[in-house]
Amino acid sequence: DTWKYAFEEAITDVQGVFATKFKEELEKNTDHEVQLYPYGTLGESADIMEQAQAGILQFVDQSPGFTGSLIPEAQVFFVPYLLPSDTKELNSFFRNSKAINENFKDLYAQQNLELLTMFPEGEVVMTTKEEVRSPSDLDEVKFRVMTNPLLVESYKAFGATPTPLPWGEVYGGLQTNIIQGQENPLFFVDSTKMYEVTDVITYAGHNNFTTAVMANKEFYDGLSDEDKKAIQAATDAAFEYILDYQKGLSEQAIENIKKAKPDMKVVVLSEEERAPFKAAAATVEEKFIEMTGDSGKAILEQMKADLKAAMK
Ligand code: 6CS
Repeated sequence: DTWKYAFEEAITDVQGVFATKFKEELEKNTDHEVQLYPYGTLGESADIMEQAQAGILQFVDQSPGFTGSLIPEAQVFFVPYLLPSDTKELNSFFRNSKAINENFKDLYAQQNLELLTMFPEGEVVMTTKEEVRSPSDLDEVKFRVMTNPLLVESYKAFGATPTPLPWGEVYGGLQTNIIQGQENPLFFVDSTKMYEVTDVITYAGHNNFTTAVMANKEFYDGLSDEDKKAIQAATDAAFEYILDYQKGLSEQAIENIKKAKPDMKVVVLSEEERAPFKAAAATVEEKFIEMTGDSGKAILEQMKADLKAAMK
């Protein structure tokens, strides 16, 4: 039989490379076939999630940036400066996190989804039309964010006018000046040519892009133990593969961008310049607790404990 797996990026992007490895592993070890559906083949992120919940798709990769309305707690990944910028610590967090492997597993299960894994996709940078050195530079800037209420709060706290949009509207929105900024990891800024429609890249160090891979839960629960084990093994193999694959990826992407557009301005904010953005994080954390109550509080605490353990 054939299992369908949809994701939010092109086949050569990080989610696509993960999915390709998952498919290879699963097909090597079982009789099942996996058919991959990159971004654009079945609709936007919200569409593929609906299809996965309905069982039309067996697997889906949806980033927490789009899961906020379904699972409000998933917005925790948008508390700025929560995740470490050190790759080793970051990877260790994703590898061992109880918040992910226990708390989030339960929350996704309540939505008929078997959470298989979460993994990072790289440091997020802002791309804008004008230079951003401080929150006041974001005043009046319509800044596109994924459709996630906490990300909206985050960019409000950063001084911008947040504009939640599905991915498909971002390039055109920047081109026609309906929006003047967006954030994404560098590989994606490169592969989707965001640099063509913005002029400045700003490293504020405020986040790393997190994504999540899941299976339809009824489908998963109905599988033999052997198949479940094969899926877990393929997930683990793809997880380690994608962490390794990303070594040097952001550096390569920025080189590609500079080559494609030599006058692209690249600004790395100093510690001093980051301070007001970091100060905004406390407000965003409060908003997160307001939005999610005890359940969110528990997740945040577990995440902080996991992060502490990962930094040892
Ligand atoms: O910004 C977005 O909407 C997209 N960014 C990434 C890195 N992956 C998928 C997502 O749709």
